[in-house]
Amino acid sequence: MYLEQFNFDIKYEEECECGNLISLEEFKNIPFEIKRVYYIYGADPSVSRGAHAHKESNQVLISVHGSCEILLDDGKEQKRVVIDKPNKGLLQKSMIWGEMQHFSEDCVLMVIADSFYSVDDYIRDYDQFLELVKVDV
Ligand code: T46
Repeated sequence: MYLEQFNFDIKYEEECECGNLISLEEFKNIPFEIKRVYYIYGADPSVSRGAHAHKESNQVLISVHGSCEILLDDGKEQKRVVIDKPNKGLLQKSMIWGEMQHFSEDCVLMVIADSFYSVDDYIRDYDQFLELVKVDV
C-alpha cells in the first residue's frame, strides 16, 4: 500500500529564537478543500481510537505535539506509521481503514478533513469494510 506523507515547510526568520510557524492551505500543501479541523489530546497511551474507514472523506493527520502510531489498511495490506513531528502529515484517503494507537501522554493529534462531520460517512465494521473494498479473503 502506497503511503502519502507530506513535509510542510517551516517558516522562520533567520537567527530568530522566537520559534517556528507552519501554514496549511487547501490545494497547496493540503491536497483538498479544507472543511474541518479537529484534534485529539489527553488520550491514554493504552487506548486505540479510530477503527473505521470513511466512505468519502479524506484527511491529513498531523501530530502537532508528541507522537502516536497510525495503522492504515486498504483491505489487502496494513502499514503502521509513527507520526511525531509537527511539520509532517500523513494522508488517510477515503476507503482506507485507520486506527490510532500508542499515544504519548503529550500527544496532540490534529486532523484536517475535506468534509463536515457526518456519522453516515463512517464504516465501523471491518468485515463490511472488506466487503466494500471487494477483497477476497
Ligand atoms: C479519525 C480519528 C483520528 C464530532 O462531533 N465531530 C467530529 O468532527 C468528530 C471527528 C467527532 N465528533 C464526535 C463524535 C463522537 O461523539 O466526537 C466523538 C468522538 O468521535 P470518534 O468516536 O469518531 O473518535 P475517534 O477518535 O475514534 O475518531 C476520530 C475521527 O472520527 C476519525 O475519523 O480518524 O479521530
